Amino acid sequence: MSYRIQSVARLTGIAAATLRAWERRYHLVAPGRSQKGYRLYDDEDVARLTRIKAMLDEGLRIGEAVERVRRESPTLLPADSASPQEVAAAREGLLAALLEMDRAAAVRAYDRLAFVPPLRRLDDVLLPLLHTVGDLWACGDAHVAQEHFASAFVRERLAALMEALEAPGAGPEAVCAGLAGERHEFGLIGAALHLAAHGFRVTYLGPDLPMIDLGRVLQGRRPALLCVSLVRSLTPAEYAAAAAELRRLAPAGTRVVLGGRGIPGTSSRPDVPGVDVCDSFGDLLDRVEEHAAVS
Ligand code: B12
Repeated sequence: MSYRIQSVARLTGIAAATLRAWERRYHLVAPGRSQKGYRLYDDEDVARLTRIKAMLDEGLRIGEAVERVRRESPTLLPADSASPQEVAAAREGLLAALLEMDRAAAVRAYDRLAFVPPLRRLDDVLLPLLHTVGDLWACGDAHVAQEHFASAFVRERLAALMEALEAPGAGPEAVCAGLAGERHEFGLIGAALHLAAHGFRVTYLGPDLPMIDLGRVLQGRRPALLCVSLVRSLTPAEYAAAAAELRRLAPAGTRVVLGGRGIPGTSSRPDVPGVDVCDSFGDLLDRVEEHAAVS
């Protein structure tokens, strides 16, 4: 059975705001989402939260109670000590469930990762899984419905991660977008999640955005950062034109960073002044860190 947050608050005696804060801080439960985006808790989540509340009422501190519940739930992977092999095994379990199009099994497999930190779930589970499903689909070993089912499941989890990672305060703004004609969206979401986790206030505009509309947003909001994902291959000339146009549209104080496998390699890529190309999310964070710290 699934429950909305107000029902869980009533059932457990824990205020809804506290439930949201604990989810962000301790990753104790990872509720799914309804179509309208509401959190949906299952019976196991409610049981785990009820147990925590009982321990708090007995006088335990929240950190102690969380640790104790983790010890009592051996099927859940521990937060920081999960080995690469354990995470890979959980990912394989999730992949198998998704290819079977078995939602309940996929939810169970993903829940095993509830204590693994969100960015690790993103980089070591969800995005590699999309690559694998994509490769299977491309070579005919998975059909379109399986690929769509897996992508939809991952999209739901990424939306939940975005909420968990969103910077609550007033960090510098990052506008994230894909250009007109670009339909690949998951790399962009990955970049947005990394930026959110590192203190940026992300304005996520999604893929396939006409330049003129992006220009309006940039002039109106004057963000600290414009982050664009280019996955569909561009020729060096197409790349140079797009990068120069982005630089022209962005206000002088807006840093422009691009990433994605559609960008030509360094040997053929024209240098566009005022535009940084990042090879990976790690590279993106290295480049913007200084900016985030001073803004
Ligand atoms: C699903 C998919 C689609 C879906 C996209 C759905 C969606 N909502 O996203 C649809 C069906 C729309 C599609 C269409 C096309 N696709 Co397609 N697609 C894929 C597939 C199978 C998976 C893409 C994916 O989500 N991967 C997972 C994500 C996380 O990987 P990613 O997007 O590459 O992002 C990574 C990096 O590029 C980088 N990154 C991305 N953005 C950014 C941004 C920053 C700032 C940074 C730092 C890093 C970064 O980090 C990410 C993590 O590693 C891949 C093959 C694959 N196995 O990946 C092909 C693939 C991306 N598609 C490809 C192609 C050619 C196309 C089409 C042109 C034609 C076609 N063959 O169907 C059209 C073009 C559509 C368009 N106009 O954009 C090629 C791209 C080739 C290239 N760039 O050299 C690929 C690689 C398939 C292939 N092997 O040929 N596609």
